[in-house]
Parts: sequence; structure tokens; C-alpha cells
Amino acid sequence: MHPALYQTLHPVDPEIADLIVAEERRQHDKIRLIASENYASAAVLAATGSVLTNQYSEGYPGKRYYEGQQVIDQIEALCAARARALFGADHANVQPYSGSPANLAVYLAFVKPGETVMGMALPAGGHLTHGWNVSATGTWFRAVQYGVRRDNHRIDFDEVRDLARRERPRLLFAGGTAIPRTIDFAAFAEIAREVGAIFVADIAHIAGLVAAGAHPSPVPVADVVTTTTHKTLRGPRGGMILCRSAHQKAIDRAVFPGLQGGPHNHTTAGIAVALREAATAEFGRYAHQIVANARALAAALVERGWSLVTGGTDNHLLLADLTPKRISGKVAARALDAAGIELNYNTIPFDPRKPFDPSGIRLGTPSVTSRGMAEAEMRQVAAWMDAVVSAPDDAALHARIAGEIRELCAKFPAPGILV
Ligand code: DSN
Repeated sequence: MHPALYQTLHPVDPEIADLIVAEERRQHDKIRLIASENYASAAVLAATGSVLTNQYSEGYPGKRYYEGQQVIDQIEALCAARARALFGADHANVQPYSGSPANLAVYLAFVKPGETVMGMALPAGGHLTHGWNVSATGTWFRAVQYGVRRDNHRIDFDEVRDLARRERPRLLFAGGTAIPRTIDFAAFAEIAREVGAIFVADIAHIAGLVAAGAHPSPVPVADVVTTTTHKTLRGPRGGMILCRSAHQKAIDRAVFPGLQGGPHNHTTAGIAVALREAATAEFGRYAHQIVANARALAAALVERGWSLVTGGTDNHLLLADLTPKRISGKVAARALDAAGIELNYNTIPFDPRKPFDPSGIRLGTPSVTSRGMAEAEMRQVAAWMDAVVSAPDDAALHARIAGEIRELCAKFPAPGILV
């Protein structure tokens, strides 16, 4: 933590101050491969931890229900303008508290309870809020789900088209949380157009790649685009909805007053800073390096006999099937964490195991790339991962690797962290 912040917080609450410092140390000393995480910059953290948290601002710039919005209006308008410019969108709503509320607002804008919606099944790589049965979106709406092909684990557009023609969904979602390949947004858009569905592209995982041109943008073909702001986009935890002008009114009404109260103004400011950073040439290089690093990591794991879902990656994310390694995802993830490599266990398509102890692990390169690590470090990470997964009970090996990882991490400063 910045010394000035520590000196402010510690006298008031030493327990929380020291826990934040401990978390900072943990984030600094580990290879963080959780595909949905990153390191926000010191500038993003500064804007997020500001007096803007003190204020309520129900409404939108120029049309609020509280006085005192002279400054907040400028911040929100600037944030929305930057989002529109970065993604080339007609309209940006920057108030959603995160990705799930952003998606819920889309439902509220366009469908009524009981109507049919369609999205990718969670075990195939989708998201809970795309209609999975344990989510409100799978119980309040009639959700139909598409998956991936059994032979290559890629989206089967014949299946998507057939299902859409048969079920006539009002909303069609593309995107998810464990899709290692380029998403063909144009193909989804065409199917949505044919069946009269609103096409929603959820780019939470790949927003930073889309902003930098490292993944095709859905903005020209989608009715609505939702995203979080803290994954590859490297902002604070938050959400955004981009849409065509024709949908602006419905989306804005759904976010407020439909779903949320006052926007989190401190988060809006942090998002604005992240969007400014994402518009730089440096961020463009960063986003392309995320993909280069993911490919290098994939190649190095495959060389060691690892089985990757779809055989590799086009983006920031890899999904490994550990079945050939005779170890479950959960056991592997725990051993890797002990050895200083943090990731999450994950189901793989058609997983015969249960979600709480599945066959796979998911890993991603946004965080390590933020530290300046490149292909050489990815090859070293693959070697460490293979050693740990081959010896999940060898505590001495794990401790030795954790030490080597601390030494490597000391050479690659993490944005936003002063240790
Ligand atoms: N929790 C996020 C992820 O890890 O992908 C999705 O919401």
C-alpha cells in the first residue's frame, strides 16, 4: 500500500490495514493466472479510493434526483464518452455495478418473465447469467442453452441456428467465462437477425482485447454489448453496457430506476481512468502480448503432454483437461496454489466429474502480462506447472517452486502494488 494510505488507515484499523498489506504481498509474490483477474494501475486505484464514494447520484448526467452533481455529472459524462470512443459504440451506460447486473439490466430492458432467452450453457463455457438453471436468469425466463461440439469443443453454429429457429428466443447471448477461441460475433448476429432476437454480446473476459483490436469487436453487429471493467480491460470492479442508439432509452431505464439505485461514482471515475489508459498505444501492445503469452503457455504445456480444450487458444485463456494427468482440477489447483501459481479449477465441456471437483483448470495471462512477463517466462511457468501437477503431494517441491516464483516476481513489478 502507498505509505501515505497506510499511515492513514493503520491508526484507525490496524487489522484491516495489515490484511490489505498481506493481500498485496500475496498478489505480488504469486504467478496469478486466474483468467478473469488483473492488476489495476495505481491511477485506477487512486480514483477508485476517492471522496466520490461519499455521494448519491440517482439518475443520469443532467437529469439527477439529488443536488450537488456539478462534478459527478462531468465524471460520468467523460467516462461514457471515453467508452463510446474506445469501442465505437453509439451509447454507453457506465453505471452497472458489475457484469451480472449489466446482464440483468438487458433482460429487464427486453424480456418479460417466462419469455424465451438463449445463451451458452455454463459447463460449455457460458456464464451463469446467460440462462443457467441456478441463476435467476434460468428460473425467471424460459432459458434454452447451446453448447460446443463433442469432437472439437468449438461452438456448433448449426446447433445454435437450429435451436434458435425452433425456440425463437427474444434474446440471444454470445460470450462466456471459459471460451479459449475467437467468438464469431457476426455468425451469432446473423442467427439473431433471422429469428428476430436481440443479439447481446457479453465481452467481459475479452473487453481489453476487443478495445485493442486483439479480438474482433461485436459492436458493429450486436444490438447490445455488456462487459465488466476489471478483467482484460484492467479497470476497477464494475460493469458497462454499450448499445445502439435505438436501445439507449430501454437500457438506461432498465439500469436506473429498473434495477439499481445510485451509481458507484468512485468506480465510475476508476473506469474512466482505465478507459483512458486502454486508449493508449502501450495498452494496445499489452493486449496483443496477453494473447502471445497465452499461446506460448499453451504451446509449452502441450509440449509437456498436456491436453487443452480445443488444443490451444486464440485469446487470454486456456482450459486444460487434466484427465490424462490422472489428477482432478481441484487437487491440481490446490497444489499449484501451494507452489505459488494461482488459478481456478473448472469444468471442461462434457465433464464427467462434478463442478466442485471437475476435470479441468482454467488459466489466463492478463495479470502476468501486466507485470511485463513475456514468452520466456510463460515457458518457465509451464515447466513449474508440469512439475507440480506431476507431484501434487510433494510439499518440499512446492515450497521450492514457490521460492523460485517469489524470486521471479521480484523482477516484474505489479501495477498498483508497492511492496
Ligand atoms: N467470475 C468470473 C470469471 O471468473 O470468469 C465470471 O463472472
